[in-house]
Formats: sequence, C-alpha cells, structure tokens
Amino acid sequence: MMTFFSEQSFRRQATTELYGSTLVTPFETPRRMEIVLEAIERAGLGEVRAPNDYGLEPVKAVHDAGYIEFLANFWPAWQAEGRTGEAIPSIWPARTLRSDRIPRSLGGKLGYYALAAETSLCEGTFEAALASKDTALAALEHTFESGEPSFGLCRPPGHHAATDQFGGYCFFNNAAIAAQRALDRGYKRVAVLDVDFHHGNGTQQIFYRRSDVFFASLHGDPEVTFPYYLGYADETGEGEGEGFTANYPMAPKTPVSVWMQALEKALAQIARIECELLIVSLGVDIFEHDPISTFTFTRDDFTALGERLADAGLPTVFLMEGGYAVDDIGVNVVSVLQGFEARG
Ligand code: OKP
Ligand code: ZN
Repeated sequence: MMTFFSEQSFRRQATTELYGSTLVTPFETPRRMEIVLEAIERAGLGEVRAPNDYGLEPVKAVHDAGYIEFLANFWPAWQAEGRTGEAIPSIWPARTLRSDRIPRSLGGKLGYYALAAETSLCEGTFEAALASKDTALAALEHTFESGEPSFGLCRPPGHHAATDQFGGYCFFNNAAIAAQRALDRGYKRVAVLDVDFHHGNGTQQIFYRRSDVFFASLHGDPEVTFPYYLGYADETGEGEGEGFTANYPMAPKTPVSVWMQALEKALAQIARIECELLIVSLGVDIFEHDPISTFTFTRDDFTALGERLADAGLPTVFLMEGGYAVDDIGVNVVSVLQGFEARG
C-alpha cells in the first residue's frame, strides 16, 4: 500500500499540553510518526511518498476563512506582542457569553477559535497542519487515480477540528478536506468511518446537515470521555443530513467483540446508502495499552479490523488520527493496513 507523509509534519514541536492541573509534554508527539514510518519499512508495506502542495482552496472548501487566517497569522502576531510561551486558551464564548463578536485581541481570538484547552498553538503549528492536509489530499488523489488503497500518515490529526475551531490536537480536518475533495472530483457519496477512540466531533459538525457524506463514529461514550459534548447515539444528522450521521458510543473496557458488532452496523449503513469511497479516520488509541483511552484492542484485533474493512469492497483511504502508546503505534497501524491488504 502506498503511504504519504510530509517531513513538514515535524514542524509542530509543542512542549505543553494542559493535562489535569499540570502542563505535560504532549501525548501527540512527533516521535509517533518516526515509529510508524519504521514499522512501515520493517513490514515492507510499500513506498512512502511526500505529498504535493494542494494550496488553501481545499481547506477553504471545509473551513471558515477567518479561522484559516487566524491559524496562519497567530504565531507571528503572538510573538510581535512579546509573548514567548506557547498559547493556550483560557476563556471561550461559553453558553452565557456572546459568540457573535470576534474580539480584536489575540487572547480573545484564541478562545473564539478553540474548543478545548489541551492543545497549544506554537511555532510551526500552521505549517504542520498544512502538511497534514496535503498528506490526506495526496492519499485521496492516489486512490482516486488508481483505485488502489492508500494511507495518509497525517500529523497533526484532524477529526476534532470543526469549521472554525481547533482542539483535541487537531487544526484542519484532514478527513473532511479529503471527503470534500472526493466529491469535487466526482464521487456522489463518500463515507467517513471514524474508528479513533474519541468521537470525531469536527467531522460530524462539518457534514451534519448534508447527505453527500455519511459519517459514522465508534468511540468512548462522551458521558465519560473527551470531547464530552458531542457523539451521543441520538445524533443522526439534521435536515437533508438526517440519517447520514451514526454514532456508536461505548463504555470503558467494551469488549472488542461488541465493538465489532457496532462496526458491522456502520458498514451495513455504508453499503445501504451506496457510498462509493471509504475514508477511514484511523486512530489506534483503541489499543489496550493506550495511555489516555480505555478500549481493549490487541495487535491481532487491529489485523482483523483491517480484514473486515477490506471486505467492504470500496476504494479506501486511511488517514492517521490518534494513537498514543508510542512504542506500539507502528505495529498497530501496520497491522490494520496489512490485514486490509491480505484481503484486498
Ligand atoms: C485526540 B484524538 C484525557 C483528556 C483528553 C484530549 C484528547 C484528544 C484526543 N484524560 N485530552 O482523538 O486522538
Ligand atoms: Zn483519539
């Protein structure tokens, strides 16, 4: 399988994540990418290519122009104010405040465009986010041109990023950008299947009122898991999009057999509504030893997941999302991709 990866992804080297009451080294570390690349090479999965630069047009097709401009300009502007540390939002247009104004101050903008506080803005973040969406777009293009599956080793991840908000380690929604591009290239209906441990709130929000992208997510129950405020089973889409969102929240320690039953339901929906392309938001934080998650996948379960996805019989693009058991992330990702290839 062809992999796409950009060295520019390493340009985000954040040193702070707000975790409980302390600042820790971010779980979403650049080292994750090195481990995945090593595993791909060791397994002989196939060629790794650098993506082209697809510009901002495909980003604008999904994200708000003011939000893109904010991310592009933030770091130089922050520095020009004499601030040296990484930026972490501390106030938002929360439910009892106004959200119809975008403050002039950087601190005000920071909260306006954020949905969570764990993810800092720092030097290189915008460049890495651009590289990540290019990686997703290159993978999509490869599958579009060849019909072959592809893997976009995206970093930073994307599925929490909404139309105009960053958070949960995400800035641009790579899966949504690729899905929109697929539609613009002529596919009539695309499925985004999100298997990351965390609900893909950004992808859901972007397509919630649309019927051309079916979004299904299997994830930790938001009653007890980030992002808490989206991802419940009663969210099924709105208006035109009614029936084109499906959520399968599951309790901590849910057995893989139960998770696989939810996957069957999601794949049945994908088949029934005749999706022509499958984009998999591939988070391997469903791993049993993931440090911030509570599902129970083993390496063999990842292989079985890949096999089952191949059986769906669709052109498939895998895009990297989460996975924080750094030493195991490579083996886990490659297990999915090799399981897929063994069946494909
Ligand atoms: C990003 B992705 C854990 C707090 C959660 C943020 C998690 C972001 C996950 N106690 N912190 O979906 O893998
Ligand atoms: Zn996750």
